[in-house]
Amino acid sequence: SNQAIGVLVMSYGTPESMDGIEEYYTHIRRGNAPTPELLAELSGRYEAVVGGVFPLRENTNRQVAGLQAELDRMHPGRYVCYQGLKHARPYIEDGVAGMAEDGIRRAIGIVLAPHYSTMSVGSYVKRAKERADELGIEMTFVESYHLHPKLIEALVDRVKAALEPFNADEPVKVLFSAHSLPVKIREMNDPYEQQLMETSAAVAEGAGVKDWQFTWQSAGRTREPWLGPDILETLKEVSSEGYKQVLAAPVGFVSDHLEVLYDLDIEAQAAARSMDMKLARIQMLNTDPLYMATLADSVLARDAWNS
Ligand code: FEC
Repeated sequence: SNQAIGVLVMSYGTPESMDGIEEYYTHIRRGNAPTPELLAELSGRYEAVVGGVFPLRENTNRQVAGLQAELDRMHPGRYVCYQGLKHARPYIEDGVAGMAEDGIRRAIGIVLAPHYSTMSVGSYVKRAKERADELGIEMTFVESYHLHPKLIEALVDRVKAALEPFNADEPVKVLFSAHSLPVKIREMNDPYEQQLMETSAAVAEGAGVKDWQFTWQSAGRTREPWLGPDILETLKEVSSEGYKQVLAAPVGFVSDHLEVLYDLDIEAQAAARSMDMKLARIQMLNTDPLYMATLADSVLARDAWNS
């Protein structure tokens, strides 16, 4: 058998092309195909951003390669990374099967999302663990890394850089944001909200930002209630308070993808413009060396077989 430790790097996933949007959306909706209206609406969002290119795929590939390089630097030969996506190929189960085919017997899973929720990271972990159990792979997981000092440092750097172009004589409201989830997570004692508040407070402190608040974004199109307020509402509120300058800091995400490039850069941007506010956004982490080091450190800390 293979003595190396497998590292299953899990990410949300994105279609491979415009033709793949329906299959992807059906997977997100747990097997229920979207109506033609919903499908057209989602396709329209992808077209508005990428015109046929899906940046999340390339970014995830680069992040997996970046983590492999960092692990090789720290422990040559010990770790082999595999990719597993939540809603697209290669699926999480495909990644685990790939490890089994290579004879891997022990593995660590990590998600390219810093905050734990039963509905986000928890569901990635459940699927990976089920397949690993079936295939006889012993597996442990990194559950969150939302206060890792290198993650905070990377985000602080980005907030500082994005604040520079603003008019220093006028106030700037910093809005930290993350993907909304159904309100029912509160009944499950879910750590998601608290972890997001902790990341936001740590980044604000590191960047010397006093005027900030947390807001949600990208709530799903379902009938159940989602956590709010949404960033579109928050922008209105901030405008009514007289702010003319806003910085969006989507700390719940680590990559350029639809929820940032459409929901913030197109939708929220248009809303801000209509209220005569200047809205800027921090750069996403993508393969920032500090983020790659955060992931590598977190993997090493979960390596129970490292004596
Ligand atoms: O760029 C891309 O192609 C993918 C962008 C993308 C990311 C992302 C991250 C998260 N989601 C989370 C939760 C939910 C829940 C639902 C849901 C629905 C969608 C839909 C699209 C979509 N999500 Fe997503 N999400 C991305 C894209 N997401 C498209 C379907 C259309 C829509 O509602 O807008 C509701 C599904 C349900 O009914 O259960 C819940 C969470 C994250 C951040 C953590 C992570 O990355 O896992 C949480 C990126």
